[in-house]
Amino acid sequence: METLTLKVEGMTCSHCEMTVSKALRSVSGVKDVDVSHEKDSAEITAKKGKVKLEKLIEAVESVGYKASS
Ligand SMILES: [Cu+2]
Repeated sequence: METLTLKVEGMTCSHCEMTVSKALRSVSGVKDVDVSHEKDSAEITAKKGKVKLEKLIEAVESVGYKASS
């Protein structure tokens, strides 16, 4: 396992966190996510070497938020 961290901009409440969590969990290889709108962050636990940051960023952006590594 490895932990990846993204900065996520645009979240304002727990509903946003859920939307982002769901999008990240749908990425193949992702095991767990911890999203905080207060910290503008997403911590992703994934199978080591299986998940590309670009895929995670794409997933966040597909639901309307801005992500960067
Ligand atoms: Cu919200």
